[in-house]
Amino acid sequence: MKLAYCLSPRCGKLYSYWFFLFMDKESNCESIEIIADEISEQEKAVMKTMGLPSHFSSSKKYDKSKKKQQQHGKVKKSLCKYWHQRYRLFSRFDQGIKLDKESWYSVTPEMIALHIASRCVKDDNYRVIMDPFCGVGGNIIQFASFSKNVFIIASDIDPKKVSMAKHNASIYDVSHRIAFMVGDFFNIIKTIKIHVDCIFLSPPWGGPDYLKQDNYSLSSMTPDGFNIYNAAKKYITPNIAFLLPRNIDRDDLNSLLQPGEFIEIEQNLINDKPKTVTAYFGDLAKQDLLQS
Ligand code: MGP
Ligand code: SAH
Repeated sequence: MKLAYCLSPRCGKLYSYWFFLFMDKESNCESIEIIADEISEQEKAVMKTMGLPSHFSSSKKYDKSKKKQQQHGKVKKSLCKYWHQRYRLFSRFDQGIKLDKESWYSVTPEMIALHIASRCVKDDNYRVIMDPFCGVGGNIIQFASFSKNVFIIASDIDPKKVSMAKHNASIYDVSHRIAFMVGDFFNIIKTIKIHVDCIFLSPPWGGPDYLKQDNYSLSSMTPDGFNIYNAAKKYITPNIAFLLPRNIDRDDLNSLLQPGEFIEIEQNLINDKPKTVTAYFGDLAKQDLLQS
């Protein structure tokens, strides 16, 4: 008997996860040391957005030397790991990808974004996808790259991020298939008059501290995750892909369902390590295995 992918209120707490595993070239990234002379002007500019000095070294020497730490002042060591993972975030990083500080820790890694795109774009039929928390474009680039028959409505409350998303999409040659807008999610969704096939939700989780909670509640998000889900379903479509923290409270997800509705909860791993969870609703949830 196959395991069901779906969860409904009537099934009680029957969960199953669909794992996928990626290998990438940065599995040993902890050992990378950035040497000042090897850092280009572009890299220096990007590191500045992270609060890192351009002479930053990621070696253990950096951790041990208190003197150096004092010199570095407000450097946030925790952000260094995102720099190491830059090609995981954008494989074309070196072609001039732009990010701001929040985006360094929020952008969806390219392989996960590509996978989510494959789940949202099911066939060659023309498809409209909305990403109202587009950030600097990690997901919209993969949606647009996945099929020429996809059109994307992308928006974000932060005009600077929308501008960076447009720039980044042009590096991947897909900006012509994306309509960019600036605005608050709850306002934007009320202005959309065309049919949208599915909506992708990746709101802020409150920064890297989201992991301090054992079970991250949907209501810990700002805006509140319950309100985001309900508004997306009411104004746009019930076909929702919701990108969530890996410690998301499963009972919160369960509580979103009405009788007869299903959810598929997918854990997204890179190099065996859970990174994110994606919850699929409506016709994005795989229901075929539930009957077997
Ligand atoms: P992480 O836990 O900050 O990084 O985020 P990592 O590398 O797993 O940390 P480690 O020290 O445990 O190894 C993991 C992924 O979650 C990021 O790459 C982002 O894709 C996503 N993510 C993280 N945050 C804080 C957010 C957020 O606020 N919003 C969204 N949409 N995604 C986020
Ligand atoms: N998926 C994106 C990252 C999204 S991070 C990527 O891969 O690049 C979450 C984004 O939500 C941030 O860019 C933030 O500016 C935006 N945001 C926060 N509150 C919002 C709101 N009320 N309406 C729309 N966007 C909002």
